[in-house]
Amino acid sequence: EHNRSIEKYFSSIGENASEIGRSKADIKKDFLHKLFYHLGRVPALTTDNDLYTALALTVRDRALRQFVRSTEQFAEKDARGVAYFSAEFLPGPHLGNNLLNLEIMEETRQALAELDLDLDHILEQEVEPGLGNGGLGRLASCYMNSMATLGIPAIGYGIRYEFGIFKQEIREGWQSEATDKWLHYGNPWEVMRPEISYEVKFGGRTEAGTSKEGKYFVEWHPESVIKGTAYDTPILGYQSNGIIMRLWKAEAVESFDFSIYNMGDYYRAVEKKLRSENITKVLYPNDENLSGKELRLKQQYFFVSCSLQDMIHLHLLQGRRLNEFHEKFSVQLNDTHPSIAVAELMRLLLDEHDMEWDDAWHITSHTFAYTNHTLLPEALEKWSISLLGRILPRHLELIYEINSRFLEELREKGLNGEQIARMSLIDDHGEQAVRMAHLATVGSYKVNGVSALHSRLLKTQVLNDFAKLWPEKFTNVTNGVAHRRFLALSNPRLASLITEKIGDQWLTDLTSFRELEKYAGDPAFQQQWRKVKLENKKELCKLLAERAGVEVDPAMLFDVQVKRIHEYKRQHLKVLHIIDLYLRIKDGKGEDIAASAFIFAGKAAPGYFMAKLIIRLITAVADLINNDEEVNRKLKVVFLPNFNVKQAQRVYPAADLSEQISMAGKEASGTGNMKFALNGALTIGTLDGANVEIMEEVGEENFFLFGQTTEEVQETKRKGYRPYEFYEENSNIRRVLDFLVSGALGEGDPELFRPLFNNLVQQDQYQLLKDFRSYCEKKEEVFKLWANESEWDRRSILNVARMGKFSSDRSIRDYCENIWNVEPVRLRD
Ligand code: CRA
Repeated sequence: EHNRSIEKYFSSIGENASEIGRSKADIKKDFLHKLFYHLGRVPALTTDNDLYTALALTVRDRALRQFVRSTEQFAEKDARGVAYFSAEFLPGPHLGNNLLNLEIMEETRQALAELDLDLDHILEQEVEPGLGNGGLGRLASCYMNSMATLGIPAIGYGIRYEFGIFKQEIREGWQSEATDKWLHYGNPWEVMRPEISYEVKFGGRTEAGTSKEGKYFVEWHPESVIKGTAYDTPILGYQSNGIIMRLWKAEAVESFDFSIYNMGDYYRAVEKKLRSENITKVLYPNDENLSGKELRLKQQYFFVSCSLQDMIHLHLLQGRRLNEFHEKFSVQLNDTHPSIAVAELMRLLLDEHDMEWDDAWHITSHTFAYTNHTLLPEALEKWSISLLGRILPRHLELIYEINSRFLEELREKGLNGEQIARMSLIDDHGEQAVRMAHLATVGSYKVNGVSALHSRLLKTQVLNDFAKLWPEKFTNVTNGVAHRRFLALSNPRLASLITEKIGDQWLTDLTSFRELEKYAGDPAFQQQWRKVKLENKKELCKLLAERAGVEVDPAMLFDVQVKRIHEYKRQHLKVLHIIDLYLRIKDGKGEDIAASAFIFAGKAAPGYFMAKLIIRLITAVADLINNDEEVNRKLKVVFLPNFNVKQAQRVYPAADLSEQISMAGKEASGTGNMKFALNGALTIGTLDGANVEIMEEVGEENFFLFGQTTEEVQETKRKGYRPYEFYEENSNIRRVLDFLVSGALGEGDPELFRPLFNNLVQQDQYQLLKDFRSYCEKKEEVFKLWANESEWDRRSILNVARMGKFSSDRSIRDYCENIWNVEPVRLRD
């Protein structure tokens, strides 16, 4: 039932610009309105957080307007929609990005200035939602911005963690973790939807039966039921469109737990309520390592079930039949974290909507598409049969059934027992477990990797059997980044320099950066370019002094590695090189070394000992070098604590050199590599992940390539890699490694870094020692080039000019064409 008057008003939003204006005067009026009537503040008691909240609410109104307008137009067009299922989103601060996308940054700045307020100071107040670990979550958020910009009818589904990724502090050189209370001061961006909620069942048992009509059915008698409630956050595209990120929060189902009225049970019920809410309490802080924890499985199932129920509800509400569900929706699975969705959609169709198996399977296997983000064995999710059977008994039955039909198909195709065992959804080695990547692959119509190299390795190694069976199922979509956030917003100096030269069409078409190429050799332009970088570096210096207590000279070469700390990413390779330089300077042989600031940032998973020890090593080397008068004019080392999106936005614009030095074959794509190059840093890197494509685009001559290729890495391993030989035969390596255990670092305890030393000389799984010489040689080249300012700048300009491919707009177009079969909707404003 429609309320005609409301409808009329609705369609006037937009036509009638005065409803929600963009002028300085409108923004000022609305801001004051929010401050006084929404927050109830008298001027004398207004805090910074009040100012931030009032401005956020002012902007949210405008964002919601865009969302409402877009939704109406999507509905008119009856377009196929995309649901992006992701256990993680890392949106970063919303306020600045929304001002940029609404194109009201300047108006807002002036409106506030008239009130003697400073926009930058207010922007600083925002606490970002850290609902992700790193690359994967940030990628999901870049894609949200691009989907909105391109007019894709899309929704992002995820989890509203009460505590996001932990806050990293450095205490006595070690990482320590504090809880992230991002909701502490409220969250002005979200809209709670108490009426959009679904029940999710857990545990218990199933019971099969036959209906009066003779139909076989299964009933699930759960042990507990939990309610999921939707919280919507508008995500804007550039210049008008809005989509939402719908995050689910877990709550108790009152009717279920509170039906018993006697006292004892009342308290039991309260306890149950608390337990229910636990599901969305906290994000698991593991990047590429599975925790195997029961609560994690519950989180995954919880958000997937709410999301699918929501989609079915919307679908039916629009008067459509379930048979055409897959024609109206494509669901992208962001890694295997949401892959239980395959079994859940089957369950909903079979058990709740009375569908037959073949129809249900047809719909399911034409709805999902799966993106794999890692080849690391320790990150490939598996759930033990006993855990899965206990938490999701019905799903385990369905997985068995899917598997038995799938294996039967393989037998009919003539595959042998060994092949069949390898492809089975069930892993029989040791404790029986479900291989979630196999479930996702079998249950999806497309599977993709995230860079050309990664997709190739996926097809030839990890999912080789599947790729041979269904070659047309496999495809690649190289990752991309939201260049509006990571350039236009975070590097305004460079953005306006570029716009002055080539106009601003790059905001919606990054390939137009090509036009910069012709200025690469222009000395005047180079000088402006250099000046921008220097100003950005000065700003970063302030942050480094404030947060890390280290004074850095902005004229130094800023050599930066920021990303999660992981052995495969080889932050310690960079550290070994720094120690080598230090020792050379101590020997009086450092003339050729460029004055460099080595900057690191990144979190280590709290249970990952080696990663934490690497942080300790960085802080120990920093202490040694920064306090040594003989070296500290030449070298500085900084560990910037608590790397997050907000910090990232200040780091990329100030980098001269980007370190992308993972062992080849291990980094699926990387996205930091793109953000650095987009901001004019040159890259030193291996042929890994998207580095390969970056080098292809910018030209080999503008990229510092080193190290073994994936094939060489595998060959080294096959031949029996003995890192000890490098230690014995290469005196440089020996000197550096011995230094680790000499007592010169840390609190003078030679044993502190023994585990790292032992690991490197005994196993060295990531072949640091093998690549060390090649890395050092490349660094010599870096230093040489640094001395030639104009040549450095020329290459920096060329790097930026050739980054067009790496906008997430391009990635989303690829998804639309190769996977979703979705047409962008041209939206009117
Ligand atoms: N850790 C990969 O390692 C990749 C991102 C996004 C990762 C990165 O190389 O850029 O995904 N993998 O595709 C991952 O999370 C579960 O696997 C990452 O962020």
